[in-house]
Amino acid sequence: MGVSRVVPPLPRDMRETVLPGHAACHGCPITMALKVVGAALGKKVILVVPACCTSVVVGAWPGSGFNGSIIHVAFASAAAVASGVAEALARRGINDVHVVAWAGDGGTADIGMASLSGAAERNHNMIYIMYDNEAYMNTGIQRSSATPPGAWTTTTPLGKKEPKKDVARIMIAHGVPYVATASIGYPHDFYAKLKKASKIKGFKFIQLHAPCPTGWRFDPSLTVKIAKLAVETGLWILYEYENGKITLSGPSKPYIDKSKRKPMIEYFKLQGRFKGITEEDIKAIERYVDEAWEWIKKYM
Ligand SMILES: Cc1ncc(C[n+]2csc(CCOP(=O)(O)OP(=O)(O)O)c2C)c(N)n1
Ligand code: SF4
Repeated sequence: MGVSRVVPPLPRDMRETVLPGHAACHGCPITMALKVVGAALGKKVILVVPACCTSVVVGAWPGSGFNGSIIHVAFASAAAVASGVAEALARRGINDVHVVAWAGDGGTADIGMASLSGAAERNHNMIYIMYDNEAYMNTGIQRSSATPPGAWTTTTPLGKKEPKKDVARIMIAHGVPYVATASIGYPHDFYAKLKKASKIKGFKFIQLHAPCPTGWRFDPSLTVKIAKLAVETGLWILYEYENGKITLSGPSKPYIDKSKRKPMIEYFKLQGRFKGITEEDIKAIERYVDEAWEWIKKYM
């Protein structure tokens, strides 16, 4: 009989962060993730959100599906606005409010990259969370630079050809105090990383893998299963970067050994977006994954 690992429950109050009646699709990873953010950081949070599904999920003033302070901003400017808020709080001597920039992969890897890079270089005191659903979902599933090769989107009807942009690695190159990857399939791991980030001063970046049933074409009941499969196949690697070193996170530890990883096809076959994936695409993804693991091993 195998040894079962006991995982403590997440705090009860996480359910209070996202209110009933929000406008997300069934199985949406955003609402799951925001509950973990609320549980980890408490009520003293200012969320800076650019145009994305989250703006729709939380709704328009005076109604809101999110129980907390939100500033909605123009698509490219989340990190710039969060910088201003963080500086204003610091000038007033307010040290107990967390400033969180919260944006999709389009708002981060593409159009928000310049303001993100600037805020990171200036080391403003904020947590930047990129929820990575690997496309522009809010405007109808267009490719982003974080879309993986082989994936169908409305602008890559034959499958994307270019590799996925590695934003976490780009942020590490900025020399910020803390960078982590996380997954909606592992909320305890995400919770622990948020807790750690909240205690570090300066710029913190977390890239959260967030499977989207609508855009990835899978049944809404499978969000967590698919998120876990991304980790179990070695495609999505959970780690933390601090002080020049990478630490592999618990859920990813077994998969440093390639023979322990599940076959990638297990992950692809559950998603309609990979219906047309070719052998060539799979080889390109395998090369990308091998290279990512080699890079991580170098900094461990
Ligand atoms: C300057 C600008 N260009 C385009 C848009 C239209 N727009 C709104 S949301 C969005 C897609 C957002 O994608 P992403 O950041 O990945 O978040 P998701 O929708 O997946 O949650 C786009 C293109 C805009 N609001 N502003
Ligand atoms: S399209 Fe995807 S990310 Fe957007 S609300 Fe629906 S499930 Fe959530």
